[in-house]
Amino acid sequence: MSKIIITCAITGSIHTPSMSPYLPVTADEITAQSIEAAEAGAAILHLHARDPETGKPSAAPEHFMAFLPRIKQASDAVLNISTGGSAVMALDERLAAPRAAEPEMCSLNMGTMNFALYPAAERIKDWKHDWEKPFLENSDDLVFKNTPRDIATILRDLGQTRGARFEFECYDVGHLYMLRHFADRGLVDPPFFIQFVFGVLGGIAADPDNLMHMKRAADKLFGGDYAFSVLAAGRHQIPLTTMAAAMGGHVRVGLEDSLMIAKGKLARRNADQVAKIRRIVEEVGRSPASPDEARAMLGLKGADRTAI
Ligand code: KMH
Ligand code: ZN
Repeated sequence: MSKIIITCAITGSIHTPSMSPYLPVTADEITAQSIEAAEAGAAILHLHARDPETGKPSAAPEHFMAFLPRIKQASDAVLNISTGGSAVMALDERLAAPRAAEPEMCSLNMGTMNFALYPAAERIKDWKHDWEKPFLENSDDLVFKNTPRDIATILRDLGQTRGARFEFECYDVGHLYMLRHFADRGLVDPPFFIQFVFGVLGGIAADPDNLMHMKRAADKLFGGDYAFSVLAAGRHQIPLTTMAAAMGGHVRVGLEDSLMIAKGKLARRNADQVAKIRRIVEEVGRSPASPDEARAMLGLKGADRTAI
């Protein structure tokens, strides 16, 4: 089977500092954990930023630029910047850093949805920062806005104008049809790199039947024009990515999506999750793609054509 692309999502905007002392927050922590993850076998690094003082998700270009050049200088991994930011951010805020950095790859969320984080709040006893509890609890009335107009803006601003290609985040079958719609409009070119996202409360649940369902729908809609990757939240991360690897797909791990390395055990580093999934995928006969192999498979523009 083809080489397998391992993506590592270093810090994200879902988890908060009180959930794990190992969640990268500062530019130093994000830089160090990104380099380690690439050395462990991640070909793509999916990156969000945080306020270094409070750990709060940040869209500020200066927070991204405090680590992007350092990672680029120390690793040839593909830098994939989030356009999702955090569901509480307006679109222009979410796009400020990717517009400035002009990365090879960005995430692109294929539909407006609920993004319910509040169940996590019940499990936290001591809060490090006063923003965390309301951030999580207010997600019961939070809409993660990704209208067709928002999607078209991102495709034009970052894709057509700045040469980025996309990790299309599909949280349900309907999002696959939305991607098909944009392909029919000529706003996206194959090969499509589709991230099947499982286990977010508001998207499709993480179970093998749903992975087969997403795969069947994607096969019908995109035929040979796509490659799928799988990310699954929390305890579902390793089982679903293992299944994806056995199916010929690609995988995404990282503390953005799960804080654990095993049942009841916090991951101390992103690289530990990368090393774990790498051992598993090699056992099922796959070998990790290098960053340049990932670039060739996905048609990326090259690290020398970014503004990082
Ligand atoms: N946090 C993941 C479930 C993005 O950054 O644009 C999806 C994600 C979205 O990574
Ligand atoms: Zn993300």
